Amino acid sequence: MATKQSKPSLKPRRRDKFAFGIWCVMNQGADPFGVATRPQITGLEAVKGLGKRGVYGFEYHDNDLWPLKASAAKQRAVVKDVKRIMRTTGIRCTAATTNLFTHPAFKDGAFTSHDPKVRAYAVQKAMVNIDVAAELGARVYIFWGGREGADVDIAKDPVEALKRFRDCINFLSEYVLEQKHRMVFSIEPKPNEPRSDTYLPTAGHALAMIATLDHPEMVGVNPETAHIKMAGLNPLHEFAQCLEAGKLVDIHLNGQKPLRYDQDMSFGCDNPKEALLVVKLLKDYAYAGTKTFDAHPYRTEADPWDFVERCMRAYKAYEIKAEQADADATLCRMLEQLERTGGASWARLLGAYSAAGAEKLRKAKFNPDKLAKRKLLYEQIDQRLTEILLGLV
Ligand code: GCO
Ligand code: MN
Repeated sequence: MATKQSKPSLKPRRRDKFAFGIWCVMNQGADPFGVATRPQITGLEAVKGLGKRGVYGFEYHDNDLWPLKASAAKQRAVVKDVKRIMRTTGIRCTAATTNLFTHPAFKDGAFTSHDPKVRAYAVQKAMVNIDVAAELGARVYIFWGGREGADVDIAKDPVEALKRFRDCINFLSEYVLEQKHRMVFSIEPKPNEPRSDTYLPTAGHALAMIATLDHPEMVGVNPETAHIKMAGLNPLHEFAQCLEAGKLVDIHLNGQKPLRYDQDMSFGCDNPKEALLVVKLLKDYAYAGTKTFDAHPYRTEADPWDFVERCMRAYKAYEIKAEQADADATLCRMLEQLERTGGASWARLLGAYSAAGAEKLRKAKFNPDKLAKRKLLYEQIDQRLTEILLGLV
């Protein structure tokens, strides 16, 4: 019997491990030039709305769920409600973070503020929410630099600022270990906005900082597509470097035109090839964390739900295209040809240093003109991928 080929499904499954920051669906569309265009959704409604749409997980800031000055009793009541929604919809709390940027107390930074009292308040605020996050089952706790930066460089010593940031992360690491929470930290780099310059602007900066911490083993990175492109860098390369370092603990996916203000558009809306390659990287290297969308619906949307569906559909669509690229015989043949050079013994020699190997290499005769003659199929490869993406093959 002939089997009908079924159309691949773009419906999200729990096993896709899609998550959203609840602040994304709570976003009302206000920008520096205009007021809100959508009604306010509470944190609880956001968790519920995501859960009902089959989303695997949510991330939250403390003050997305309870107001800054909420009493302990109010906070407990909210946490109880969140847990009830998690039970009834099946959604998980996959990551949490602290709002250290909205209140004017943090106008000159939190962990990097000049004022030790502000730094202490910021660490206390993180400690309180870390306990809640652990209770909700979050395995990742994010530190996004928010206002950790400077506008007037002569007025803030960047060396001192980095030391202050390190002290706070070290303090909180010890706290998590002492509480026996099963949780890792994640630094989220961003080059600027809302400050003119943010400390730890890229994944590389974050990785370098992590290596200097007291507990580097419990700190990773969550790179964000938009933040990377604001710095004019390549999301594929930034994600890959975190992954290769064993430090990719979470990811923030969205869309962004390079070198502009933080646009936070939906994932994959801006550069399909780039989105495909990010999705392919995560698939090829079996990235096991959540795929979190940190973006906003367009200001013209009346509610956030089409945006939510769209982000997940987009990811699935790129996944299908990545699979098609993997299975495309023409593309595979050309890619293999790039690797087929007959130089396997040199690859082995370079893979592990030995004195004999170094001696052999020193004496070897290479013909650079001959090496330069090799035909590389990059135009053809790139065009083939374009045609796969456009559905022409
Ligand atoms: C931004 C950031 C934030 C963070 C969030 C959790 O540029 O606004 O991406 O949305 O991701 O504070 O870390
Ligand atoms: Mn983010």
